[in-house]
Amino acid sequence: MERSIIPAPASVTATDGVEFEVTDATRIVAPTGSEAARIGGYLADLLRRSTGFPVEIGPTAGIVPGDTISLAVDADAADLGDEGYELKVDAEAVTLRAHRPAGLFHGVQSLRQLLPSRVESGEKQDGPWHIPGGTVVDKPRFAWRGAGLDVARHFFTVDEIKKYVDEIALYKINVLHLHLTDDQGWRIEIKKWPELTKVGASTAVGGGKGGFYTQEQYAEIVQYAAERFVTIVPEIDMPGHTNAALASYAELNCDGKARPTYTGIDVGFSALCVDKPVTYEFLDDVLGELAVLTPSPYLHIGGDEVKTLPAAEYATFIERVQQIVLKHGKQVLGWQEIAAAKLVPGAVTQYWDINASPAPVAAEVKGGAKVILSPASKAYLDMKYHENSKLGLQWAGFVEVRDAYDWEPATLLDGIGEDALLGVEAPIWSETLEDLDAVEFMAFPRLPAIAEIGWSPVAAREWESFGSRLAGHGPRWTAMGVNFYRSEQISWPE
Ligand code: NGO
Repeated sequence: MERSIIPAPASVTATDGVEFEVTDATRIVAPTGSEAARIGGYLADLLRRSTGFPVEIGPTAGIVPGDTISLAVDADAADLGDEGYELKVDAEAVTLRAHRPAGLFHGVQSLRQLLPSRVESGEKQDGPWHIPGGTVVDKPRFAWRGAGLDVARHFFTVDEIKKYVDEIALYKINVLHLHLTDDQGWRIEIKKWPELTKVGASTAVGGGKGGFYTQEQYAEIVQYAAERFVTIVPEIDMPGHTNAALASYAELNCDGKARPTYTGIDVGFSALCVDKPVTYEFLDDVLGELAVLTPSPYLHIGGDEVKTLPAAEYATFIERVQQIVLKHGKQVLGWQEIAAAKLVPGAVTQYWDINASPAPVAAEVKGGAKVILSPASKAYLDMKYHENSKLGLQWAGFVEVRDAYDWEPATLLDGIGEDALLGVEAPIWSETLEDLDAVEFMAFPRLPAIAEIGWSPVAAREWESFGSRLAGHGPRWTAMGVNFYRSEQISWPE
């Protein structure tokens, strides 16, 4: 059992010689109309596609022993927490129990990974369909296990985002942070500022055609992700990384002149005019419209790499914007640079820049602030794997699978220990990535490494074990149609 699941579960007890077989009589049992039944439906869809079996769902077990996969939310299972689950597999039945629906969903991901990899195929495959016997009791180490995607440098379609949500959910990732705006593109419709999507959305790195999500499409992404227990966290980067906005509206510039659109990959040259009242009216409208579309408690305000503003002006700007975020009922999240400002209670910083001192973030931690770790030399999935990688950047060095896996969040930075950590996140910046195929190549196999760091207890984490489990996921990705990098560090099956 323990030989296949990523992230490694907190506890696995295998029952040797026992297995459950999914057959044409297998039924999924869950109370009618419940969340458990909806999640059972998700499992049934997966099983039907590849097994070709009918896989009915109903409130009661079938009559043949050995034909039942049951899912239930159990009010007494509080020890499993919000996301944990217990999965029991014997010859007669598969029983999945959780305190909350999210736990059932995560348990289904483990169950998927216990089935042969051909279960991931979109077409009918030959059986048999065995699940090894035993018990998994599992819950996450960190509440925030994120993936980040930059849809600003290159645009990704709604369908591409949905496919990525499906892929990250398989690894119990529960946040997708969308970097919606940058110098090269503005990707979200803001009804009060329509030029943003007329002008700002029309470009992309390298001169491609750009694109944006209407608010309806964005809501569809949020909903699709929520059904998979993934929360969309939107980022509007500011005051820097704003050329697309500055090109769309002349009045946002201090000199009142619209900037030309930009399709290069330099950073740090743009900034909103922090002295003008219209800047804050603009941000109030943008964050206000976004807050309504956002079930997540957080709005990400970026705040990174502003090279054209004096430190005091930067800090004043961040302090003002925090109040706008609070006014719209959300909490503040920003890149580590915002720690230079006085942060409001509840604000979270996201560490990324390995070349900058973490001391300002550690100082905020002393005051009780929480941190998300995305150290670029380990968690940035847009870094090249090695010097001959065609895709990716290399400012933080090369990041092979083992580099992404072999680090420990609680001891990475002085003054930022376990208690300060909300979790980890693996961003993908898209300067060199034009479509989902390229994103997948960068994410797999490194995303599962970060997912394991975020979910598994330290005691369950070990490189040799991870490497051998990861090898078994190669055929799974092939069956799913997921592009991946065949790292030489892993002994992939032929
Ligand atoms: C930096 C920068 C991004 C780049 C990325 C490339 C942050 C937070 N700001 O990360 O604009 O796209 O590196 O790796």
